[in-house]
Amino acid sequence: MSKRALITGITGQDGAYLSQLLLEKGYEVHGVIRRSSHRGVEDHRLRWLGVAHKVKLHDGDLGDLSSLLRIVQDTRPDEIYNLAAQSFVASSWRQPVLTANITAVGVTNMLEAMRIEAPQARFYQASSSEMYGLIQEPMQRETTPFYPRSPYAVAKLYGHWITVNYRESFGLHASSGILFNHESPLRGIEFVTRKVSDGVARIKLGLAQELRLGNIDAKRDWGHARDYVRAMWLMLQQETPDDYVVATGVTTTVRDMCRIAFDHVGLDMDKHVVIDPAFYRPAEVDILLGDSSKARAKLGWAPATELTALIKEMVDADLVRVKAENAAAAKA
Ligand code: NDP
Ligand code: GDR
Repeated sequence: MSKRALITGITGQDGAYLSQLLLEKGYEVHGVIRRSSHRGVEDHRLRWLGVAHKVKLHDGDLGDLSSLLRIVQDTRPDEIYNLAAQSFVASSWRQPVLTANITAVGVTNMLEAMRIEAPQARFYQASSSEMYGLIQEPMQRETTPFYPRSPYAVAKLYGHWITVNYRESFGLHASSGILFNHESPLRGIEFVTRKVSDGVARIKLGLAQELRLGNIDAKRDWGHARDYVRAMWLMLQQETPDDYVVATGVTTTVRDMCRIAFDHVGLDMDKHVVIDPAFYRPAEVDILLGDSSKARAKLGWAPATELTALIKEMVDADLVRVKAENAAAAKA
């Protein structure tokens, strides 16, 4: 019999790639989808990967325990991947209470639904390198102290520890992946890599002149989402639940990432990038650099895509998309 997986955040970047991976492995894939005034467009990522018709979607919300209890009861999952969150760091200062309710307390809702309805299932929590914040060690690993720097990171830290606590209190098979930034053509447009790939495509096609960015001296350890969802799955295949850092071990400034994108289409970044303080954050995470030795040794995981290939893939995908959208708009 095929295994059943339940994914919260299935309409997000990671939810789409994880669905694709699990379907390839023969899983029956269920996802939680929240009601939205844009019904019908939320699953565009699932459609882009050609998997929308293969997953089963259930109405629910991470803030609503009763909906999660019902969905777990109906789907009886073997594995639960909790990817749903208010995931944009910059928004977390503007919506701190919502961020706490969903990104923090929402994790308890999902854990409670599992504890009550499917205690034998395995649980994955989407923890984040943002929890390291003001960094305490040059390379961050599972034992590095946390120092969150945004309402988002504080909420993720709660989600991380409540997952550890449910593992220790109730013996649940609950693991956390402390994932460093991972991107793809399906990345939300508000995140910096995708903002850059979209902006470069528009400038290349003559539809824009400038790209406005904030702190381009920030450094991130960027990988490909396709590689990172494989690590999530591997964690739940282990006999013992545990926490793992997932990262490439290479850090790059936003400036250099941006240059890769402009160079790829033969444009000079310095002629187009405008620094706009509106995109500065009240508190910044200056640098992240992950040490994923534990995941590499215990899970046999390694990233397959390096940054230049990732950024080129994103720019190429945005060139195709922007061109098509522009042609459609011209016809209308
Ligand atoms: P996205 O922002 O692309 O996706 C977030 C998902 O959460 C969407 O499906 C969204 O649904 C859903 N969601 C938001 N609020 C609720 C709610 N109240 N109830 C149910 N669903 C909700 O994130 P990613 O795919 O990039 O990331 C997946 C997870 O991993 C997130 O928890 C993120 O914080 C975490 N993470 C991500 C990293 C990265 O670099 N990508 C690194 C480390 C951690 P909708 O489509 O309706 O908006
Ligand atoms: P991050 O990703 O905050 O690391 O969180 P984001 O791409 O938003 O920012 C990365 C860095 O780029 C700087 N930056 C800008 N960022 C955005 N979004 N827009 C800009 O114009 C801009 N200019 C400079 C930021 O200041 C920052 O330093 C992501 C999310 O996916 C989280 O959910 C996840 O937990 C972490 O990665 C790991």
